[in-house]
Amino acid sequence: MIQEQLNNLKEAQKKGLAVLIDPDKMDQKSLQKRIKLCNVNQVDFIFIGGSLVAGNSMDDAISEIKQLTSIPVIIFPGSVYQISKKADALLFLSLVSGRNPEYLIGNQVIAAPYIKKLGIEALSTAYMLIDAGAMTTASYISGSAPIPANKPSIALATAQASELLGFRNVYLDAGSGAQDCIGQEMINKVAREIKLPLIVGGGITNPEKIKMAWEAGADVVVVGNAIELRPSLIQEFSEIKFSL
Ligand code: 1GP
Repeated sequence: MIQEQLNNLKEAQKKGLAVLIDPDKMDQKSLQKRIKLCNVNQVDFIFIGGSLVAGNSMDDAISEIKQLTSIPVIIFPGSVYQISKKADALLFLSLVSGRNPEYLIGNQVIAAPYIKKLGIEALSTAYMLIDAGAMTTASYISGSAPIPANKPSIALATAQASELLGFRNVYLDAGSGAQDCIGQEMINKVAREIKLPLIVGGGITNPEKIKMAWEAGADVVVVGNAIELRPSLIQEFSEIKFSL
């Protein structure tokens, strides 16, 4: 079970690296190259998703990835259309930083019977968008305001509420392609107080940023755009991971 892997990672104080693949942004050759690098560098998880991915390209991309690797593939869904039984698990997200009921519980009600029917492992995850300057796709599509970057106490209170409500993971996301990643103070404040696996992503573009996120207490760091642009970063990031 993937949840167990996440819990074990946290308990062992190991650092996890997740590479995010947006199937719409990648041709077959680029996908193969990146998956090969993930294998060689012992990437922990492959996340797959995007705000605007159509159903079929998701299924096809997961089949393709599963042929190339045994790294767990986890769907990071941008919508209820991004569910596939071919994945190992799915982040079952509730956008707890927002106040849009459709993204807090509405879409989950629509998706739950289908997820149950397919028998996919659903990873109950409190998902928080953190402001990173410019408006992100996730914020725009969900019609929800992110938590201000300079308010770590709001992030902490939201994470605490999520823990009390029974969520199993917390995901702090500055949004895909964010100019600034989440700051050290916010990650650290949440990591210190929360016992759940902490996933952090958005705007991680260089070795300094990923090191900061892990050292601040992130259990899993998710990288998408930077690896799309510079696949060699997979090796650089892995080396840092194993050095911590
Ligand atoms: C976004 O956390 C992910 O939801 C990854 O963001 O593409 O900026 O790495 P990037």
